[in-house]
Amino acid sequence: MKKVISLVLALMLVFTLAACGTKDKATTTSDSQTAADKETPATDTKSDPTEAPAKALTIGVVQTNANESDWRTANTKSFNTAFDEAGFVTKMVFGEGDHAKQISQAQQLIQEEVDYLVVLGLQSAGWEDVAKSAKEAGIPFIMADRKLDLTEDLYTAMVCSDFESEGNKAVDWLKKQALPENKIVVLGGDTGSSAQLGRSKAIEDGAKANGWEIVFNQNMKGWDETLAKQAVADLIAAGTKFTVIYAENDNMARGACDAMDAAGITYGKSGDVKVIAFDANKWALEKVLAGQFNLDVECNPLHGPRIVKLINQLEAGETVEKNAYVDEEMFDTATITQQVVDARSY
Ligand code: GZL
Repeated sequence: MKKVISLVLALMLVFTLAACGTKDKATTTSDSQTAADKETPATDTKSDPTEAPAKALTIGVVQTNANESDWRTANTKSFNTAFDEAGFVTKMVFGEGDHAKQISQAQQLIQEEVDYLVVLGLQSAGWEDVAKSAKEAGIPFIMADRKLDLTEDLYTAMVCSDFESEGNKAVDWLKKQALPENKIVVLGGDTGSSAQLGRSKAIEDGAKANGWEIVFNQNMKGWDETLAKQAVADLIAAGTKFTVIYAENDNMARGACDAMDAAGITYGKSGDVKVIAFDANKWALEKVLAGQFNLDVECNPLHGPRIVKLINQLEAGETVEKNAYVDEEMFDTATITQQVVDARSY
């Protein structure tokens, strides 16, 4: 009898140990779940009913300069506000006029494994290696504001302005003014940025096609208002005659007007010199309304919500538009109203 009891006890011990071993294997198997499996939570009755919140997306933003222009200030604010509202973590870096610095900043963000890389290039050229690094790291590369010289296989999407089209709007407007003579001062933006390249190409081609004279054509480092003011003051001091200011952003147009004020030169709606500006900041549209700027071509900086929508579409696995150009208009002192100015958000 004792032998029978010992045998039964031994068998019970063996089965108990076997059951423990099976459980351990089950745990090991669960540890080696595939990613897909992990998405379907285990039906373990002991699991915490409050799911851990999904990890917030981290967005790397390679911005040009912090205080480049009022446009840039509005642009940076648009990203920060929209990304905060979307629950994204923003890692924004500023090249501060240094293209090589932007490149190394972008590579650093890739090393930090951001979920998305949004690039606003100081220069259009020289982004291939960054784009290739991002692709190898599986990080979507999004161009914002300024199109970069990249083949379509090297970026995920683009949300930019068409700067040559902006410039062509100004050329068409100037043609319609039918001025007795067009002696044009071109105050260009940062050399090599797509904004400067596009706007300058438009006026240079337009002058050639219409027989207009460009009496000055220089790019102001950093789109700087003071540099623009000094350039126009020097032209006036040298006795250079001009009838049009073509300033590639509002800040430089204001600098040119300050120089003309100092020299007693009239400009704007009833002045001797016509003033063309780009960006359409609200304060600049007040100047259009007041007849100080003749024309302001919009360049919309509110890219934040556009990029949030794009990222959410990509996260949802949706197909997105590869090359999206921002719709933009222009404002003429002959037609603008206070209502139009009041409705502007930047
Ligand atoms: C245009 C943007 C330009 C603005 C300037 O999209 O890149 O840079 O026109 C800004 O005001 O500094």
